[in-house]
Amino acid sequence: TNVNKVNSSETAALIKKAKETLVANDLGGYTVPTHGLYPFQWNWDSAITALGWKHFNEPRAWQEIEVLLDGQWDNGMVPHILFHQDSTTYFPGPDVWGSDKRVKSTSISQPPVVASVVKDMLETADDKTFARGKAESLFSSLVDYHLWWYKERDPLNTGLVVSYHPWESGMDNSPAWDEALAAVPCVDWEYERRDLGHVDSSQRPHKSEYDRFLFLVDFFKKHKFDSEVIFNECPYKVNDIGIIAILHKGSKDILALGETLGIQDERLDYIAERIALTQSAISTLWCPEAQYFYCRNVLTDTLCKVRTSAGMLTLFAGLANTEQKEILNTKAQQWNAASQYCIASTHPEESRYEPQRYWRGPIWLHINWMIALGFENEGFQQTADKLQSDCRALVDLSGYYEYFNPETGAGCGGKDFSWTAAIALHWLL
Ligand code: 9YW
Repeated sequence: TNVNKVNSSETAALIKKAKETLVANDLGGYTVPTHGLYPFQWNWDSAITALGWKHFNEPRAWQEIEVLLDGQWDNGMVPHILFHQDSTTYFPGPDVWGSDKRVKSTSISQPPVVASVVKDMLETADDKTFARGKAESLFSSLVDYHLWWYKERDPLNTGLVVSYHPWESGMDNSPAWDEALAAVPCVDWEYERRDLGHVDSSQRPHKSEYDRFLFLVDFFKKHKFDSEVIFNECPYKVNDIGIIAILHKGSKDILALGETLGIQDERLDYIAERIALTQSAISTLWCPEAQYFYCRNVLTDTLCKVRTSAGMLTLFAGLANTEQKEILNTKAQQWNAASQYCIASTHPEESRYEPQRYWRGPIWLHINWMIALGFENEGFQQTADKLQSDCRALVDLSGYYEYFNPETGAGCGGKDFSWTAAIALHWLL
Protein backbone atom coordinates (compact mmCIF):
# COMPACT_ATOMS: atom_id res chain seq x y z
CA THR A 1 0.00 0.00 0.00
CA ASN A 2 1.10 3.54 -0.54
CA VAL A 3 -0.45 6.21 1.63
CA ASN A 4 1.20 8.90 -0.45
CA LYS A 5 -0.16 8.04 -3.87
CA VAL A 6 -1.39 11.43 -4.94
CA ASN A 7 -1.35 12.44 -8.53
CA SER A 8 -0.02 15.89 -7.96
CA SER A 9 2.40 17.78 -10.09
CA GLU A 10 4.71 17.79 -7.10
CA THR A 11 4.87 14.00 -7.22
CA ALA A 12 5.48 14.08 -10.96
CA ALA A 13 8.36 16.51 -10.45
CA LEU A 14 9.88 14.30 -7.75
CA ILE A 15 9.63 11.22 -9.97
CA LYS A 16 11.34 13.08 -12.78
CA LYS A 17 14.09 14.30 -10.48
CA ALA A 18 14.64 10.81 -9.01
CA LYS A 19 15.04 9.28 -12.46
CA GLU A 20 17.39 12.07 -13.50
CA THR A 21 19.46 11.45 -10.37
CA LEU A 22 19.99 7.78 -11.24
CA VAL A 23 20.74 8.58 -14.86
CA ALA A 24 23.25 11.25 -13.83
CA ASN A 25 24.96 8.84 -11.43
CA ASP A 26 25.13 6.05 -14.04
CA LEU A 27 28.69 5.29 -15.08
CA GLY A 28 27.61 2.72 -17.67
CA GLY A 29 26.33 -0.46 -16.04
CA TYR A 30 26.75 0.63 -12.46
CA THR A 31 25.57 3.61 -10.45
CA VAL A 32 27.80 5.62 -8.13
CA PRO A 33 26.14 6.61 -4.82
CA THR A 34 26.99 10.24 -5.64
CA HIS A 35 29.73 11.83 -7.73
CA GLY A 36 32.85 13.03 -5.93
CA LEU A 37 32.29 11.68 -2.42
CA TYR A 38 31.64 8.08 -3.55
CA PRO A 39 32.90 7.57 -7.13
CA PHE A 40 32.77 3.72 -7.30
CA GLN A 41 30.24 0.89 -7.05
CA TRP A 42 29.15 0.12 -3.50
CA ASN A 43 27.55 -3.24 -2.69
CA TRP A 44 24.34 -2.44 -0.83
CA ASP A 45 23.92 0.92 -2.54
CA SER A 46 23.81 -0.87 -5.89
CA ALA A 47 21.24 -3.38 -4.73
CA ILE A 48 18.96 -0.65 -3.37
CA THR A 49 19.55 1.50 -6.44
CA ALA A 50 18.39 -1.35 -8.71
CA LEU A 51 15.02 -1.07 -6.97
CA GLY A 52 14.81 2.46 -8.34
CA TRP A 53 15.98 1.57 -11.86
CA LYS A 54 13.42 -1.20 -12.18
CA HIS A 55 10.61 1.40 -12.12
CA PHE A 56 11.70 2.85 -15.46
CA ASN A 57 14.33 0.58 -16.98
CA GLU A 58 14.20 -3.09 -16.00
CA PRO A 59 17.19 -4.22 -18.12
CA ARG A 60 19.32 -1.52 -16.50
CA ALA A 61 18.23 -2.70 -13.03
CA TRP A 62 19.35 -6.26 -13.82
CA GLN A 63 22.59 -4.95 -15.25
CA GLU A 64 23.33 -3.16 -11.96
CA ILE A 65 23.20 -6.51 -10.15
CA GLU A 66 25.15 -8.33 -12.87
CA VAL A 67 27.99 -5.82 -12.71
CA LEU A 68 28.03 -6.05 -8.91
CA LEU A 69 28.22 -9.85 -8.96
CA ASP A 70 30.89 -9.73 -11.65
CA GLY A 71 33.18 -8.45 -8.90
CA GLN A 72 32.55 -11.50 -6.72
CA TRP A 73 35.69 -13.19 -5.38
CA ASP A 74 36.37 -16.88 -6.07
CA ASN A 75 35.56 -17.64 -2.44
CA GLY A 76 32.05 -16.16 -2.89
CA MET A 77 32.54 -12.78 -1.24
CA VAL A 78 30.92 -9.79 -2.92
CA PRO A 79 33.12 -6.83 -1.95
CA HIS A 80 31.92 -3.65 -0.30
CA ILE A 81 33.39 -1.46 -3.05
CA LEU A 82 34.28 -2.31 -6.67
CA PHE A 83 36.86 0.10 -8.06
CA HIS A 84 35.91 -0.20 -11.73
CA GLN A 85 37.89 2.86 -12.70
CA ASP A 86 40.38 5.14 -11.00
CA SER A 87 39.34 8.24 -9.11
CA THR A 88 41.26 10.73 -7.05
CA THR A 89 38.23 11.99 -5.11
CA TYR A 90 37.96 9.05 -2.63
CA PHE A 91 40.31 7.64 -0.01
CA PRO A 92 41.28 4.80 0.60
CA GLY A 93 41.49 3.45 -2.96
CA PRO A 94 42.50 0.04 -4.34
CA ASP A 95 46.23 0.39 -3.60
CA VAL A 96 45.65 0.95 0.10
CA TRP A 97 43.36 -2.07 0.18
CA GLY A 98 46.02 -4.09 -1.67
CA SER A 99 43.51 -5.29 -4.21
CA ASP A 100 44.78 -8.23 -6.28
CA LYS A 101 41.60 -9.30 -8.09
CA ARG A 102 40.46 -8.96 -11.72
CA VAL A 103 37.93 -6.32 -10.67
CA LYS A 104 39.77 -4.18 -8.11
CA SER A 105 37.95 -4.14 -4.80
CA THR A 106 38.04 -3.83 -1.04
CA SER A 107 38.57 -7.01 1.01
CA ILE A 108 35.41 -6.83 3.13
CA SER A 109 31.72 -7.08 2.23
CA GLN A 110 28.57 -5.12 3.11
CA PRO A 111 25.01 -5.97 4.27
CA PRO A 112 23.82 -8.59 1.72
CA VAL A 113 20.49 -7.12 0.66
CA VAL A 114 21.06 -8.13 -2.98
CA ALA A 115 19.23 -11.49 -2.85
CA SER A 116 16.09 -9.84 -1.48
CA VAL A 117 16.27 -7.25 -4.25
CA VAL A 118 16.57 -9.93 -6.93
CA LYS A 119 13.51 -11.70 -5.54
CA ASP A 120 11.56 -8.43 -5.60
CA MET A 121 12.71 -7.65 -9.14
CA LEU A 122 11.53 -11.04 -10.41
CA GLU A 123 8.17 -10.83 -8.66
CA THR A 124 7.35 -7.35 -9.90
CA ALA A 125 8.85 -7.58 -13.41
CA ASP A 126 6.81 -6.42 -16.40
CA ASP A 127 8.79 -8.73 -18.65
CA LYS A 128 8.62 -12.00 -16.69
CA THR A 129 10.48 -14.15 -19.21
CA PHE A 130 13.39 -11.75 -19.37
CA ALA A 131 13.49 -11.40 -15.58
CA ARG A 132 13.33 -15.15 -15.07
CA GLY A 133 16.31 -15.65 -17.35
CA LYS A 134 18.28 -13.04 -15.43
CA ALA A 135 17.35 -14.43 -12.02
CA GLU A 136 18.32 -17.94 -13.15
CA SER A 137 21.72 -16.80 -14.31
CA LEU A 138 22.43 -14.88 -11.08
CA PHE A 139 21.08 -17.47 -8.67
CA SER A 140 24.23 -19.53 -8.17
CA SER A 141 26.32 -16.44 -7.37
CA LEU A 142 23.80 -15.38 -4.75
CA VAL A 143 24.01 -18.82 -3.13
CA ASP A 144 27.83 -18.63 -3.18
CA TYR A 145 27.70 -15.23 -1.54
CA HIS A 146 25.49 -16.39 1.30
CA LEU A 147 27.58 -19.55 1.79
CA TRP A 148 30.64 -17.32 2.05
CA TRP A 149 29.03 -15.41 4.90
CA TYR A 150 28.14 -18.56 6.80
CA LYS A 151 31.35 -20.51 6.21
CA GLU A 152 33.93 -17.76 6.46
CA ARG A 153 32.24 -15.56 9.04
CA ASP A 154 30.77 -18.24 11.26
CA PRO A 155 33.11 -21.21 10.94
CA LEU A 156 32.17 -22.39 14.44
CA ASN A 157 28.45 -22.64 13.56
CA THR A 158 27.23 -20.27 16.27
CA GLY A 159 24.36 -19.03 14.10
CA LEU A 160 25.69 -15.45 14.21
CA VAL A 161 28.16 -14.27 11.55
CA VAL A 162 30.89 -11.80 12.52
CA SER A 163 31.90 -8.55 10.89
CA TYR A 164 35.54 -7.39 10.77
CA HIS A 165 35.12 -3.70 10.02
CA PRO A 166 32.64 -0.88 10.73
CA TRP A 167 32.62 -0.19 6.96
CA GLU A 168 31.31 -3.72 6.48
CA SER A 169 28.20 -2.90 8.52
CA GLY A 170 27.46 0.01 6.19
CA MET A 171 26.92 2.02 9.39
CA ASP A 172 30.47 3.30 9.66
CA ASN A 173 30.52 5.38 12.83
CA SER A 174 27.53 3.91 14.64
CA PRO A 175 27.97 4.26 18.42
CA ALA A 176 27.45 0.48 18.55
CA TRP A 177 31.08 0.12 17.39
CA ASP A 178 32.69 2.59 19.82
CA GLU A 179 34.03 0.12 22.40
CA ALA A 180 35.07 -2.57 19.92
CA LEU A 181 36.81 0.01 17.74
CA ALA A 182 38.61 1.64 20.67
CA ALA A 183 40.54 -1.61 21.15
CA VAL A 184 41.94 -1.41 17.60
CA PRO A 185 45.36 0.29 17.25
CA CYS A 186 45.74 3.42 15.09
CA VAL A 187 47.65 3.38 11.80
CA ASP A 188 51.16 4.76 12.10
CA TRP A 189 51.24 6.57 8.76
CA GLU A 190 49.90 9.91 7.63
CA TYR A 191 47.03 10.11 5.18
CA GLU A 192 44.78 12.68 3.61
CA ARG A 193 41.04 12.21 3.89
CA ARG A 194 39.12 13.11 0.76
CA ASP A 195 35.63 12.98 2.28
CA LEU A 196 36.25 16.27 4.10
CA GLY A 197 36.70 18.00 0.76
CA HIS A 198 33.08 17.16 -0.10
CA VAL A 199 31.14 17.28 3.16
CA ASP A 200 31.52 19.39 6.31
CA SER A 201 33.49 17.60 9.04
CA SER A 202 30.60 18.05 11.51
CA GLN A 203 28.66 15.50 9.46
CA ARG A 204 31.43 12.92 9.06
CA PRO A 205 33.28 10.37 11.26
CA HIS A 206 36.19 11.57 13.44
CA LYS A 207 39.92 11.09 12.71
CA SER A 208 40.20 8.70 15.67
CA GLU A 209 37.77 6.42 13.85
CA TYR A 210 39.50 6.70 10.47
CA ASP A 211 42.87 5.88 12.11
CA ARG A 212 41.42 2.56 13.25
CA PHE A 213 39.45 1.91 10.06
CA LEU A 214 42.77 2.11 8.23
CA PHE A 215 44.62 -0.09 10.71
CA LEU A 216 42.12 -2.83 9.90
CA VAL A 217 42.53 -2.32 6.14
CA ASP A 218 46.30 -2.77 6.60
CA PHE A 219 45.73 -5.81 8.79
CA PHE A 220 43.72 -7.63 6.10
CA LYS A 221 46.33 -6.77 3.49
CA LYS A 222 49.24 -7.86 5.70
CA HIS A 223 47.59 -11.24 6.17
CA LYS A 224 46.90 -11.57 2.44
CA PHE A 225 43.16 -11.86 3.07
CA ASP A 226 43.71 -15.30 4.63
CA SER A 227 40.32 -16.07 6.15
CA GLU A 228 41.57 -18.42 8.85
CA VAL A 229 44.26 -16.07 10.14
CA ILE A 230 41.88 -13.13 10.08
CA PHE A 231 39.15 -15.04 11.90
CA ASN A 232 41.62 -15.97 14.63
CA GLU A 233 43.51 -12.70 14.95
CA CYS A 234 41.35 -9.78 13.83
CA PRO A 235 41.37 -7.13 16.60
CA TYR A 236 37.78 -6.18 15.74
CA LYS A 237 35.04 -8.81 15.65
CA VAL A 238 31.38 -8.02 16.18
CA ASN A 239 28.02 -9.69 15.68
CA ASP A 240 26.27 -6.91 13.79
CA ILE A 241 22.50 -7.28 14.20
CA GLY A 242 22.02 -5.35 10.93
CA ILE A 243 24.14 -7.73 8.83
CA ILE A 244 22.71 -10.76 10.62
CA ALA A 245 19.12 -9.66 9.98
CA ILE A 246 19.67 -8.69 6.33
CA LEU A 247 21.59 -11.93 5.66
CA HIS A 248 18.80 -13.95 7.25
CA LYS A 249 16.11 -12.25 5.19
CA GLY A 250 18.19 -12.73 2.04
CA SER A 251 18.69 -16.43 2.78
CA LYS A 252 14.96 -16.94 3.14
CA ASP A 253 14.47 -15.09 -0.13
CA ILE A 254 17.06 -17.33 -1.83
CA LEU A 255 15.07 -20.40 -0.79
CA ALA A 256 11.86 -18.83 -2.08
CA LEU A 257 13.58 -17.87 -5.34
CA GLY A 258 14.91 -21.42 -5.72
CA GLU A 259 11.38 -22.69 -5.41
CA THR A 260 9.97 -20.21 -7.93
CA LEU A 261 12.71 -21.06 -10.40
CA GLY A 262 12.42 -24.81 -9.75
CA ILE A 263 16.09 -25.14 -8.87
CA GLN A 264 17.34 -28.32 -7.19
CA ASP A 265 20.60 -27.62 -5.39
CA GLU A 266 21.82 -29.31 -2.24
CA ARG A 267 23.50 -26.09 -1.14
CA LEU A 268 19.98 -24.84 -0.43
CA ASP A 269 19.63 -27.47 2.31
CA TYR A 270 22.73 -26.03 3.93
CA ILE A 271 21.23 -22.52 3.77
CA ALA A 272 18.05 -23.85 5.39
CA GLU A 273 20.13 -25.30 8.25
CA ARG A 274 21.85 -21.96 8.72
CA ILE A 275 18.51 -20.17 8.81
CA ALA A 276 17.40 -22.43 11.64
CA LEU A 277 20.69 -21.91 13.48
CA THR A 278 20.37 -18.11 13.36
CA GLN A 279 16.75 -18.26 14.44
CA SER A 280 17.74 -20.14 17.59
CA ALA A 281 20.84 -18.00 18.34
CA ILE A 282 19.19 -14.59 17.92
CA SER A 283 17.84 -14.55 21.48
CA THR A 284 21.43 -14.08 22.73
CA LEU A 285 21.38 -10.58 21.19
CA TRP A 286 18.15 -9.62 22.97
CA CYS A 287 18.83 -7.57 26.08
CA PRO A 288 16.10 -8.27 28.65
CA GLU A 289 16.78 -5.03 30.57
CA ALA A 290 16.60 -2.79 27.52
CA GLN A 291 13.99 -4.98 25.80
CA TYR A 292 15.89 -4.53 22.57
CA PHE A 293 18.24 -6.30 20.13
CA TYR A 294 21.87 -5.18 20.40
CA CYS A 295 25.10 -5.98 18.55
CA ARG A 296 27.83 -7.90 20.39
CA ASN A 297 31.54 -7.35 20.73
CA VAL A 298 32.66 -10.94 20.14
CA LEU A 299 36.17 -10.41 21.53
CA THR A 300 34.90 -9.35 24.95
CA ASP A 301 31.58 -11.18 24.70
CA THR A 302 29.64 -8.06 25.69
CA LEU A 303 26.55 -6.52 24.15
CA CYS A 304 27.02 -3.07 22.57
CA LYS A 305 24.42 -1.38 24.72
CA VAL A 306 23.21 1.46 22.57
CA ARG A 307 19.91 1.54 20.73
CA THR A 308 20.49 1.85 17.00
CA SER A 309 18.00 1.39 14.19
CA ALA A 310 19.82 -1.83 13.15
CA GLY A 311 17.98 -3.68 15.94
CA MET A 312 14.67 -2.93 14.22
CA LEU A 313 15.82 -4.87 11.15
CA THR A 314 15.05 -8.09 13.04
CA LEU A 315 11.44 -7.46 12.01
CA PHE A 316 12.42 -7.24 8.34
CA ALA A 317 14.16 -10.61 8.82
CA GLY A 318 11.25 -12.21 10.65
CA LEU A 319 13.57 -12.91 13.58
CA ALA A 320 11.55 -11.38 16.42
CA ASN A 321 9.16 -13.57 18.41
CA THR A 322 5.54 -12.60 19.14
CA GLU A 323 6.34 -10.77 22.36
CA GLN A 324 9.38 -9.01 20.88
CA LYS A 325 7.34 -7.82 17.89
CA GLU A 326 4.87 -6.03 20.15
CA ILE A 327 7.70 -4.48 22.14
CA LEU A 328 9.48 -3.34 18.96
CA ASN A 329 6.27 -1.80 17.67
CA THR A 330 5.79 0.25 20.83
CA LYS A 331 9.48 1.18 20.78
CA ALA A 332 9.29 2.29 17.15
CA GLN A 333 6.39 4.60 17.91
CA GLN A 334 8.28 6.16 20.84
CA TRP A 335 11.49 6.38 18.80
CA ASN A 336 9.57 8.10 16.02
CA ALA A 337 7.99 10.52 18.49
CA ALA A 338 11.38 11.35 20.05
CA SER A 339 12.32 13.40 16.98
CA GLN A 340 10.42 15.13 14.22
CA TYR A 341 10.66 12.37 11.61
CA CYS A 342 11.09 8.60 11.07
CA ILE A 343 13.42 6.28 13.00
CA ALA A 344 16.72 8.05 13.69
CA SER A 345 19.78 5.79 13.25
CA THR A 346 20.60 6.23 16.95
CA HIS A 347 17.79 6.65 19.46
CA PRO A 348 17.46 10.40 20.25
CA GLU A 349 17.52 9.68 23.99
CA GLU A 350 20.93 7.99 23.86
CA SER A 351 23.77 10.13 25.24
CA ARG A 352 25.82 9.44 22.10
CA TYR A 353 23.09 10.60 19.73
CA GLU A 354 24.21 13.34 17.30
CA PRO A 355 21.52 14.41 14.80
CA GLN A 356 23.93 15.40 12.03
CA ARG A 357 26.81 12.97 12.36
CA TYR A 358 26.34 10.21 9.84
CA TRP A 359 25.27 6.97 11.61
CA ARG A 360 25.04 8.52 15.09
CA GLY A 361 21.58 9.99 14.59
CA PRO A 362 20.61 10.95 11.05
CA ILE A 363 17.78 9.28 9.16
CA TRP A 364 18.59 6.94 6.30
CA LEU A 365 15.71 6.28 3.91
CA HIS A 366 16.66 2.73 2.89
CA ILE A 367 16.84 1.66 6.54
CA ASN A 368 13.43 3.15 7.27
CA TRP A 369 12.07 1.36 4.19
CA MET A 370 13.32 -2.02 5.47
CA ILE A 371 12.00 -1.31 8.95
CA ALA A 372 8.60 -0.27 7.58
CA LEU A 373 8.47 -3.38 5.40
CA GLY A 374 9.17 -5.44 8.51
CA PHE A 375 6.27 -3.82 10.38
CA GLU A 376 4.00 -4.22 7.37
CA ASN A 377 4.86 -7.91 6.97
CA GLU A 378 4.20 -8.51 10.65
CA GLY A 379 0.81 -6.79 10.54
CA PHE A 380 1.70 -3.44 12.12
CA GLN A 381 0.38 -1.41 9.23
CA GLN A 382 -0.11 1.84 11.13
CA THR A 383 3.54 2.00 12.16
CA ALA A 384 4.63 1.19 8.61
CA ASP A 385 2.37 3.90 7.17
CA LYS A 386 3.67 6.51 9.59
CA LEU A 387 7.29 5.81 8.64
CA GLN A 388 6.36 5.99 4.97
CA SER A 389 4.60 9.35 5.28
CA ASP A 390 7.49 10.75 7.34
CA CYS A 391 9.97 9.67 4.66
CA ARG A 392 7.81 11.25 1.99
CA ALA A 393 7.75 14.48 4.00
CA LEU A 394 11.56 14.42 4.07
CA VAL A 395 11.96 14.19 0.30
CA ASP A 396 9.26 16.82 -0.18
CA LEU A 397 11.19 19.12 2.12
CA SER A 398 14.79 18.38 1.22
CA GLY A 399 15.07 16.22 -1.89
CA TYR A 400 17.49 13.33 -2.37
CA TYR A 401 20.24 13.86 0.16
CA GLU A 402 22.40 11.05 1.53
CA TYR A 403 20.74 11.29 4.98
CA PHE A 404 18.56 13.68 6.99
CA ASN A 405 18.58 15.49 10.30
CA PRO A 406 15.77 13.84 12.34
CA GLU A 407 14.89 17.07 14.12
CA THR A 408 14.77 19.54 11.25
CA GLY A 409 14.46 17.27 8.20
CA ALA A 410 17.40 19.07 6.62
CA GLY A 411 19.32 17.08 4.01
CA CYS A 412 22.89 16.17 5.03
CA GLY A 413 25.98 14.60 3.48
CA GLY A 414 26.14 14.07 -0.27
CA LYS A 415 23.42 15.46 -2.52
CA ASP A 416 21.67 13.81 -5.49
CA PHE A 417 22.17 10.47 -3.79
CA SER A 418 21.28 7.27 -5.64
CA TRP A 419 19.75 5.10 -2.93
CA THR A 420 17.62 7.95 -1.61
CA ALA A 421 16.25 8.63 -5.10
CA ALA A 422 15.75 4.89 -5.65
CA ILE A 423 13.79 4.40 -2.42
CA ALA A 424 11.66 7.40 -3.35
CA LEU A 425 10.80 5.80 -6.71
CA HIS A 426 10.24 2.41 -5.16
CA TRP A 427 8.30 3.33 -2.06
CA LEU A 428 7.31 6.97 -1.78
CA LEU A 429 6.08 8.24 -5.14
C1 9YW B 1 32.59 4.16 2.85
C2 9YW B 1 28.19 4.64 0.00
C3 9YW B 1 28.57 4.21 1.40
C4 9YW B 1 27.45 3.41 2.07
C5 9YW B 1 27.68 3.22 3.56
C6 9YW B 1 28.01 4.55 4.18
C7 9YW B 1 29.22 5.15 3.50
C8 9YW B 1 31.56 5.02 3.46
O1 9YW B 1 28.90 5.37 2.13
O2 9YW B 1 30.33 4.34 3.62
O3 9YW B 1 33.67 4.74 2.65
O4 9YW B 1 32.34 2.99 2.53
O5 9YW B 1 28.22 4.42 5.55
O6 9YW B 1 26.56 2.64 4.15
O7 9YW B 1 27.31 2.17 1.47
O8 9YW B 1 26.98 5.30 0.01
